[in-house]
Parts: sequence; C-alpha cells; structure tokens
Amino acid sequence: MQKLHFDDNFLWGCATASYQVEGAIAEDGRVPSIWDTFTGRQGAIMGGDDGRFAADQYHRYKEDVALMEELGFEAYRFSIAWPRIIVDEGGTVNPKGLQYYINLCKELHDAGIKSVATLYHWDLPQYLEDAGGWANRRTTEAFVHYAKVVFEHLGPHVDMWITLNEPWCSSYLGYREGIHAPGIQDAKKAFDSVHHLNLAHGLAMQEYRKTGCTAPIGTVLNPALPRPATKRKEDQRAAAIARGFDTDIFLKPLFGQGYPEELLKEFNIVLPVQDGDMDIIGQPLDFIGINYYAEYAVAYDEKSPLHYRNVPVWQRTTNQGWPVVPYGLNRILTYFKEVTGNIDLYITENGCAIDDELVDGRVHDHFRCDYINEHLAACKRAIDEGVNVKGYFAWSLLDNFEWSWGYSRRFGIVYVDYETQKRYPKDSAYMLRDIIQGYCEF
Ligand code: GCO
Repeated sequence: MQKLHFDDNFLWGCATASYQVEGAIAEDGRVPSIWDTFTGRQGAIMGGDDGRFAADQYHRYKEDVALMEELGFEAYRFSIAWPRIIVDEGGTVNPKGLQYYINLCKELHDAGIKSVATLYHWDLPQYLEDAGGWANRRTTEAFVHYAKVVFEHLGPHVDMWITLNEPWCSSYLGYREGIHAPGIQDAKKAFDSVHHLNLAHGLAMQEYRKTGCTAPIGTVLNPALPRPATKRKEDQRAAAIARGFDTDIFLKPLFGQGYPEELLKEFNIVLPVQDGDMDIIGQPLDFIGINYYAEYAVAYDEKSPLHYRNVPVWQRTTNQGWPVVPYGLNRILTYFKEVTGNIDLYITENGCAIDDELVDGRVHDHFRCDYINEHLAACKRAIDEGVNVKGYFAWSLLDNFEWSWGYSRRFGIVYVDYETQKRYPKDSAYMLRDIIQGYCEF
C-alpha cells in the first residue's frame, strides 16, 4: 500500500464552530448573539433554519470526542462562544460558560486529542452589536476583556489558540453584503470593521503574550487569490484588486507591511487607523491558519463596485456551486510563504458540501473523498516546494448549521440525522482514519 509521506508530527484534525454545532442557545447563562437575531429575520436563512439545536454538541461533546478518538484525530478545532462567557456590557463573566469549555478540553485531553480553540467564529454578543458591533472601535476593547478572561481560565487546557476566524466574512458578509449576521449593507461600516477586527486580533495577541502561556497562537484567514480570466492587462488588474481586498488587507498588516494603500485611495476608502494601531496589528504570530474551499477566475468589470467579477467556472462543483480547484490551495500556500517569510501554516478548514445520502447507516461520499485527497496532494506538493505546512483540519467533523444555507448543506465527514441527533461516519471519515495512519488508497 502506498503511504502518503507527511511528516510524523504533521497535525491531523477536524474543525467545527460554536454556533454551527452547539445548540443550547439559552442554557447555562448564554446570552443572545447576532446569529440568534439574524436567523430570526424573515428570509435571511434558507428554510428559516437557526442554531437552536444544531448538532447538539453542547450535550453530546463526550460522544463526539469518543468519535474523534475512534477516527484517529490528533486535534479538534472548536470555537468558544463569546456570549456564553461575557454576558453583558459591563463585562460580567459567566463561570458556567467557561466550565463547558474546560470540560470539553479535559475530555479531549483524556482522549489524547489536542484542543485548538478559536476565540471568535462570528457569534458576537447581541449587546455589542446594539452598540455598533465591529464598526465601533469599542468592540475591540470588549474583545480584549473577553480574550483575557478566556486565556486566564482556559490557558492551562488549550494547546493552540486562534484569535479570529475569517475576518473577511465578519466584515464583508456581515456589514457590506448583509448575507451574514448582523445583516447590514453599508460599505463604510464594512471597511471600518476590517480595521477593527485586525486591531482586535493584535490587541488580543498583546494580551496573550502577557499571560506567560506558551501554547502557539495565530489567526485564521480565508485568503483568495483569483486567477485573471485572460492575459489582458485589465484582467490582470482585476485579479490584483481582488487579491488586495480579499487577502492583502488582512494578511499584510500582520507582517508590518501595511494596508494596500494605492487600492484604498483608488476606491476612496479610508480606514479608521489611529496612531500606533499598525504596530499593534503586527504582533509576531506563531502560525497562520488558512481556510480554503475554492478559487475563481476574475475579469475586469467597471460596473461592479470594486471593478472585478467572477467568470463562469468549468470545474466540477460542490452542491453550493463552488468549483473544485486543488491547485488554488497550492498557489495560496506559495503566496503565504513569500509574504510571511515562511511562517508555520495550518490548513484550518477544507472540505465540501455535497448531496449525501444515508443508506443503511452508510454514506458513500466519494466526491468528498476525492476532494480531500486532491487538496492533501496540493499540501504535499507545497511542502515539497519548501512551504511550512504543519497540519490539516477537515471541515467539518459534523454536518452542521451552514450559516445562510441553514441545514441544507452538509459539510460533515460524519452525517448527522437531525431528527435523532445520531452520528454516522461517512466514507470520508474512514478514509481520513487511514490517511492519518499513513495509508491512502487513492
Ligand atoms: C468558514 C467557516 C465555516 C463554514 C465553512 C463552509 O470559516 O467559512 O469557518 O464556518 O461552515 O467555511 O462554508
């Protein structure tokens, strides 16, 4: 049998996020988040779905940890729900919320699985949104208070820390497109949020370094480096604009390389930067996490707000219409190596939604198996080319609440029957078990 030659200490994990899997939204003192509010808005979510029950992990975490152990995972990336921890504007701490995550980490530890905790995977407490959300600079202070509390109580239990998950989504989808919570369509607020999220990250990093904790800490981006549709100059320009707004505006300040000023000027965007902010954002990181799903090609289009648009795709697509482009991951890894001076990288999410069918307790999701394999091959190629890729996390352990798509899209390597909450590992889960041990059939 052919072995995939990933290093012995390459870290194999799977990922979820609090609002997508936990349920229990009103238990043990949790207060509402922007997603509780947004899911209540008519027409916001497919099927009118919400996160009230999700995959019920809040009550089933022991079962889920046992499942991960059975599948051979070495790390679990989960997120901490801010509205479980800090329950009002005054910063009141909820010990029961902290206890849930301490219990989860202990369970993982006993199973020999590393805890990889994300501080912010989009569930902003509603009371902060009522005060302006990420468009308000004061939210960064609230984030630091929250982070400090979490570091203090969970510090001894967490093996790797992530400050933010995909600030691109929080700012652009939440405040410009309005298709994610809080559902606002206001370009100025969106760009103010970009800077405030970057700043919140930097402030939390500073706070963490004061704690004396030694677990590595980083952040997670969902970079996009669209290909130009043709070699025409305008299309090359379109790709550069897209890269600037999708990737560089988040990545480069982390490495002291500033914002893409020319682009900002060209589109009359002024970020609310104050003296000293850029130094805070540029705190040294231990690693970067990359979430990767697809890559697009773009053409110049003067009529669209940022002068580019995606062109039709030719590849196989997932059931969200996302094209499967494994080599795009390779391009991103190479770009990150160049910009960051070859910092450690983790693939913190990768996976796909397809029309899974549960038949006699089994799901033969071979499209997903191929998808994962092809992306692992891209990682391997990047490693061979000298990029420091240190681990891979499948998105997701479980089928779950896929944001504006509700439960209509299944990303799990484990199928969830939402009626009974019973879990059924799909073929891709068994494939990963083999791969983690060093074997692969493909
Ligand atoms: C993401 C999100 C996940 C999504 C996944 C699939 O970080 O984009 O972390 O929550 O479910 O990306 O769309």
